Amino acid sequence: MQIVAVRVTPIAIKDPPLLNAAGVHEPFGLRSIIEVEGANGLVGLGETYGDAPVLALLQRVRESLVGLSAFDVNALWACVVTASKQGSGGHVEMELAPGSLGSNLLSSVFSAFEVAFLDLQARTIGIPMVELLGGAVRKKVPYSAYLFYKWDASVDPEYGPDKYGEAVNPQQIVSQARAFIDEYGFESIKLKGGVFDPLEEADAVLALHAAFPQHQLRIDPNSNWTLATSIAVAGKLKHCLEYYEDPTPTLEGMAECYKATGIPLATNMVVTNWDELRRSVALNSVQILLSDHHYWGGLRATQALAKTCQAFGLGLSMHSNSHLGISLMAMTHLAASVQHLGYACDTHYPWQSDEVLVGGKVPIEGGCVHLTDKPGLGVELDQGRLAKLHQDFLNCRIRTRNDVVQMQKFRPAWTQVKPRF
Ligand code: GKR
Ligand code: MG
Repeated sequence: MQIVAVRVTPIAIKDPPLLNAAGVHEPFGLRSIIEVEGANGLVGLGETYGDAPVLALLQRVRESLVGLSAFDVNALWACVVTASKQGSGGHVEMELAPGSLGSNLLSSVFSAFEVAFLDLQARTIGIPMVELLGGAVRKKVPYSAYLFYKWDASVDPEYGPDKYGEAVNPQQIVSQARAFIDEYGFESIKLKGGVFDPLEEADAVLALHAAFPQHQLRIDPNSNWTLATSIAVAGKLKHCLEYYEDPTPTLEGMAECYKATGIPLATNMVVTNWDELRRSVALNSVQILLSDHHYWGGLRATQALAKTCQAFGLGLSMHSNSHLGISLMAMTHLAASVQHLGYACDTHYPWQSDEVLVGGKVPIEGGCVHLTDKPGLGVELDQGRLAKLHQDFLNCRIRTRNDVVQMQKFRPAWTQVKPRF
């Protein structure tokens, strides 16, 4: 199936004032939407980061893909490598968005097109993506309620209104969890930490445990705690954590933390590529890997990663950055094809009010996204919505994510410190 056209469209999607270790989310997140059109008139879809360096390489690769077969992903890889040698658009060292890191740029750009190639393959054959990936080991994929400390949207008129309001203490975090669970039926809860005093954040997890005793709980301070702080918090939470995500920086620090606490550690920060995985296995730094096809090199590479984790006795879950429904469906088809996935996946999706899909947002019911028998990813692009969000991108001042600078709008003395507590 020959490719006749490839389109890469940057978009800006509304984002609330969510707090994290680096600072606060900007009022818009950036994404790139990929369309790969075959000679049969069918179009494969992909979605990835929209930061300037990623976008620059996506655009450069795009030009070289016309004329390739949609089944030739090796040729796609060669095009990505060639385009990357023609110059760099720089890189973003935003540790909280691993797909934007310079070290992961090639695999991130390859992944975005690989998903679209595979989607076009599956649509051409007339089968769901999960079948192309080897078949469904589950027909629905569980996701976790991804809670954030946050400000009320009124903090700055640039943020659009959101229905969740402020969450800066344990009671408000429990209310946020209740709203998520009532609306989506999640059975696991993750709290994004690294924002307030770590013992207060531990109190929020204890409050969640008291309010939702049957739910699996996780906390993720994005490496913002020293080893000593991580051990102290572990002492308070040991009995109620499903896993402990990136409490402290570095592979060595995580290995020490595991030795001291015995709580399974998960990461999307110290292991984001194959080299780090090798070193992590040698040090026993992490016990659960949070995979993410957006920067691990696509759907098939992530399947290989799952096998590798299985071989080394590591658990597997899934990481997320802010994203729309094309990414959600790629994550869902992938997760449905991977036997070894043992945990509810992360997703930021409920925080996003914008969408580019026909019919609007993908439903999450009973905490799960359900697969259908529709071909490919099973979703269609709404060109009107895409055009609107592209216009939002053109109107918006943001070109690379920077939660530190955004925080400085509110707290001028704020700096990036790691670990802060
Ligand atoms: O969006 O603030 C955020 C998150 O902290 C995100 O950047 C992280 O990559 O979700 C992520 C995580 O699990 O670390
Ligand atoms: Mg994380």
